[in-house]
Amino acid sequence: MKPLPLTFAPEVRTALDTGAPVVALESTIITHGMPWPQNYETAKQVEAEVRAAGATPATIAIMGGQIHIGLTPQELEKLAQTPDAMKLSRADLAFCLAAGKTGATTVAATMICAHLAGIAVFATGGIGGVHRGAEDSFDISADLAELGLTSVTVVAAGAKAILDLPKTLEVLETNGVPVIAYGQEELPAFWSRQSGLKAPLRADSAAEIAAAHLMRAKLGLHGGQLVANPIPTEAEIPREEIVPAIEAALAEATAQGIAAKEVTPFLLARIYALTEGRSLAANIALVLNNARLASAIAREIADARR
Ligand code: PSU
Repeated sequence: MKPLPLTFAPEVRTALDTGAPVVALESTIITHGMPWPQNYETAKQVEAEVRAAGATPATIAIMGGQIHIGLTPQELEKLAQTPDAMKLSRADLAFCLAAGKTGATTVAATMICAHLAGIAVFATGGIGGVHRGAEDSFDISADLAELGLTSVTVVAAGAKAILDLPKTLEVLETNGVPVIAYGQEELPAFWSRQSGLKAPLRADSAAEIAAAHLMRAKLGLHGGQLVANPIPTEAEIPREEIVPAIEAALAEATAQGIAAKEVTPFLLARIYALTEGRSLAANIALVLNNARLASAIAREIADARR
């Protein structure tokens, strides 16, 4: 067997070899989720936040036929200026690697790569889910199936509010994914703390989430946990403000026939314009908040394994 096409940043290799906490970070949020230069600034800030919280960041992307587990500042900057990088999920990860193309990893692909690298915890903004109108379009993000398959704990601010959240919860339940709201009963809805839906599970500490992660491994249960961490109060956009922007963006997407992989980036960009940049400020705040919680969970898991 040839070795896996994994290239580790030196600090990530050292952390993994010594059992120190590592947090995986995705790259689609950089190439397709935010505009330049905020995407690059945010990616650097998220890494700094993980370091400040006592863990090592590992931003994951595909370049030159290798899965990069941790990027140099130069690689990160280059990727942030490659908006036409492939947006990779389980379906196209191997194709991109084999072809030597540049690819950004979604939640699904980042989970696969993190697991191959031996990283247990991953922080992102919001996972993909069941799109509105999925009963006709069948548009359901591969993130949901991946959460049912790959044993990584994913910290997100819930699923993006552009989605059909009740159906997203149903599919997660079908796939056996624990959905754990952090510090509240309600499922958070990305830009807002409230969704009007009760989350299936609740945890009030990183230690509880780490213990559940380790218990799943003990039981031999494959698949991840979804931690739904509400956006900080001072950064949230209340539902009555964000909902009209979401509705308008969805109507434009339908009118323009936007489909498949283009839907999420299109909606995020339109909501950014419609909220005059407030949605991006909220998105940045929630990713940083998720990086902090993910680092605390990674530290608890590392301590328990020592
Ligand atoms: N979180 C963000 N912004 C993003 C994403 C997450 O704050 O753009 C990305 C993730 O990579 C996620 C993807 O996997 O959006 C969902 O895309 P889709 O709906 O096409 O599956």
